[in-house]
Amino acid sequence: MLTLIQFRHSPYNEKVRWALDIKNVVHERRSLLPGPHLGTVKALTGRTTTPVLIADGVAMDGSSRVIRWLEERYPEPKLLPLDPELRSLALEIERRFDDDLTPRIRRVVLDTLLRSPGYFAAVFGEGASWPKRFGYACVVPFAAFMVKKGNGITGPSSLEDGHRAAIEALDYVAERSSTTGYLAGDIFSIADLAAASALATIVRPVDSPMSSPRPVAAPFQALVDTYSGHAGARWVRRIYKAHRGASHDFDGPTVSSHR
Ligand SMILES: N[C@@H](CCC(=O)N[C@@H](CS)C(=O)NCC(=O)O)C(=O)O
Repeated sequence: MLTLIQFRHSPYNEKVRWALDIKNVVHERRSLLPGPHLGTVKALTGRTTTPVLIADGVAMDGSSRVIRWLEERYPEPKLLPLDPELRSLALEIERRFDDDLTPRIRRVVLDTLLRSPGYFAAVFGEGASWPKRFGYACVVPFAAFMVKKGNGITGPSSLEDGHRAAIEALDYVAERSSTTGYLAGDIFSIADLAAASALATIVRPVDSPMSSPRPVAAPFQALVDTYSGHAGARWVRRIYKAHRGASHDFDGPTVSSHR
């Protein structure tokens, strides 16, 4: 049995969940709260980032590495195009999101969520018991500086840069998909999966694992509204509708639990 150690709302975790779901891989999910996750994840990988996939007792992190491993073990449906040129284009797009655009966009998302500590706790603690969410909401204001430090939120210019990255990413997917509907060639690939997972943090497609718990806090709704009319946001919603095929509850094909 494979186990995915995840944060519920996260672009990199969503990437791996989506790959597992699309390949119909039987697995269980364990959701952790950011902050309290540190000890558990460090004991598994020696680092602190999620997602972590445990397979045959071996823990691996890094969403692209995990997806490459899944692609070898579970080749269908393919996430990497067969054509070598399209394959390297798809991988380059994945890298661009993973290494540049996603971490910059994440700053804006986290900073906005931190303005509503109760909502931050609701987003990351969805599925946890309410006492646990309540306790978490009480701690969030004190831990906010650590979240900011860990994610490069250093002041107004880092947030302006995050907004620039969001627009750059939305423009990019709108423009690249204008001919075929997809980012690398004319079929769904890792490029679409990585870009849509990253942009789902600001687009929040409904009926998906990345939709926002309700009621949505006003500052966060305002952020989502800023981008919702963009052609790139329409692309994200279309890709989710056509290719995500998982409900909001994160359960995936097997078991999900919050510990
Ligand atoms: N390059 C990594 C990035 C993963 C990452 O940044 N994960 C964040 C959640 S979006 C995380 O777990 N942060 C907590 C930490 O670094 O302690 C990947 O592709 O998996």
